Amino acid sequence: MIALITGATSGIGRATAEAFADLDYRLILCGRRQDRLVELEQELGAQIPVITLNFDVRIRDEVEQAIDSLPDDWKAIDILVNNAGNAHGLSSIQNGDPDDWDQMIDGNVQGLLYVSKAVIPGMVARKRGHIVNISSIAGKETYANGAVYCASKAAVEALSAGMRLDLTQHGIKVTNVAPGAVETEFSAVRFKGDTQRAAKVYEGFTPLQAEDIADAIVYAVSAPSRVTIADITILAGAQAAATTIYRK
Ligand code: NDP
Ligand code: 8X3
Repeated sequence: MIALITGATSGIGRATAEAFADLDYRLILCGRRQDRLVELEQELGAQIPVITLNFDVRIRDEVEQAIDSLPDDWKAIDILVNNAGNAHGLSSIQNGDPDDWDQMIDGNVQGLLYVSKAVIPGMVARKRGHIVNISSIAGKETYANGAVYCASKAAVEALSAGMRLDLTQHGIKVTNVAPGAVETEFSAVRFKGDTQRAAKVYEGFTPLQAEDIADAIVYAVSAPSRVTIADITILAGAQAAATTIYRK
């Protein structure tokens, strides 16, 4: 099996790469931080064949060129994990920064589309494939100060459903994964490097770990061919809804 994971340099994407390596998948690992890609290639490359691709999912030409550059024996991608994405800022709509909005809409929505567009035609031709889109509980519920991030993830929910409608007839499965609060670099990115503020997000309860989401992805992609895992929502043990978290 060949799997391509976007956002493999950190958090959920990295944990998924490690879990897939344990399944002996060949891995195409993507991200922008070259030092992390090199590290991944060294670590996981000792276990399974790894290729890394450095591109920004928001830039269509970069996406197309990177995926086009794959050697022929790596082009038959079986699994695409559309994971790259982030929140930028936590602001009311009236105080929101349009640069943050651009990053979220371009990264979480356009980026997912560009990567999918580069991979899906091959899957259709081969009549097989599995696409895993990483959405969020924020795609199912909108919370105050999160309108644009929530909208970007609501778009992922719609794209997962739409892709499944269009692609099932071509032998391609689509799984939507909607995590709750996962302790990764997510909040540090959202708060622009303010790690103290980021740490507060996970105070007083035990948040999900990236490995928990990777486990669910492995479950979805390992299911027998007669089974499509369409949608998985995973909340932290102390979490009842996006912003309802019981803290000690
Ligand atoms: P991290 O910040 O740890 O990881 C984000 C990853 O996305 C990094 O590998 C980053 O790589 C990559 N990325 C971000 N923007 C771009 C871009 N423009 N081009 C290419 N790669 C990009 O966060 P998580 O692991 O938590 O996030 C992964 C996904 O999970 C995201 O889609 C997020 O929205 C979603 N999610 C996270 C939750 C959480 O609580 N943590 C909950 C629900 C969903 P690099 O910087 O090297 O490019
Ligand atoms: C990340 C989870 O609740 O911070 O998607 O939006 S949340």
